[in-house]
Amino acid sequence: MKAPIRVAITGAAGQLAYSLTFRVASGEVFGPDQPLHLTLLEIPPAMNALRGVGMELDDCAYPLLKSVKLTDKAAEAFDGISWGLLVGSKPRGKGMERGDLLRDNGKIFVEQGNALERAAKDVRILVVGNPANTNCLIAMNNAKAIPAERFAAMTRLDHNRAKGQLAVKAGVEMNAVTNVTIWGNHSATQFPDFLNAKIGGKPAPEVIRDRKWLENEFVSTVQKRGAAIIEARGLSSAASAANAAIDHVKSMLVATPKGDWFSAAVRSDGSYGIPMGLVCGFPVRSDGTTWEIVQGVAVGDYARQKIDLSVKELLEEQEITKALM
Ligand code: NAX
Repeated sequence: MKAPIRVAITGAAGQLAYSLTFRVASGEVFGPDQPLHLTLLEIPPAMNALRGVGMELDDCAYPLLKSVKLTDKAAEAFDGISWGLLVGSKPRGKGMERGDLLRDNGKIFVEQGNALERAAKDVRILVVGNPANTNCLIAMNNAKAIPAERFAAMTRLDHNRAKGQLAVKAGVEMNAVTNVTIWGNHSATQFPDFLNAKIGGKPAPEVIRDRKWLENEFVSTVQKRGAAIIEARGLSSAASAANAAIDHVKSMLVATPKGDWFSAAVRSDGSYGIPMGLVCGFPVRSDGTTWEIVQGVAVGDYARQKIDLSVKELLEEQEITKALM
């Protein structure tokens, strides 16, 4: 057995965490030989609901789960953690402007960035709570003592959605689809890149010879999948989002298969002409410890236009929240 690690999940009384927390506690994410201490962060009005989650965790009798701490204080939640899964955020209220949503959530991530910087040096962060890219940017800029490469925002759900759509259309197994990238923002402006995706090792457009479907239906289905699920279920896509968060962590912790990559929103180093410092969706590879943005992925005029549109939105979000960084 390894020494226990500490993992924090925020928004822990929410829907997404209701799926994520139990899978993390079971050992599915960090491995069957990795004990863990779990800290669950919520806001005061949700602490009672969080106590219910705590009771259910006890009732699972997970052998790897050494302790569970429930708290409404970020500094306590992040004390000595190796991983922070930042799921909690404020949803868009009725009639709320996008700018207000960005600023209100931004304040949460200023506080959490500061708390992370004080409480946890050797930490890796995944921001899931929306607007995820900009929340991540704000947390990162308020935790300068933590290397920026320790932060990422989640585009993995979009990645998995794109993979699923391509596999179903081509009539192949999920694993036959590789090299999917979600460029840009985790929003309806994202570009799910079908041009560089491969199906059975061949470029996706050579297997799915319906360019109209790829450019229109595929792109828009992936971009608007979250809304379609809310429309159908009356609730957001919590289970698949939790699953994607788990995929993200696992992909960061193991070496990426040769020739493939995965999608994550990470700090731009200027690659592909994306302004330095923005948290943007890129193709990423991991060696199990560190990650890199995959270089040399073809970006033609069509993709460029789509990526630029999403980057423009990210720059607008950065501008709206610049007082918080
Ligand atoms: P819920 O509204 O069910 O849960 C959010 C929880 O966060 C609530 O319990 C709330 O009390 C808590 N919270 C709010 N402020 C907090 C703070 N300062 N500290 C700690 N907790 C706080 O939403 P849920 O369906 O669980 O979704 C969680 C977040 O994930 C949302 O922002 C949602 O938009 C986002 N998503 C992001 C996805 C991605 O791919 N990046 C996909 C799925 C998901 O929609």
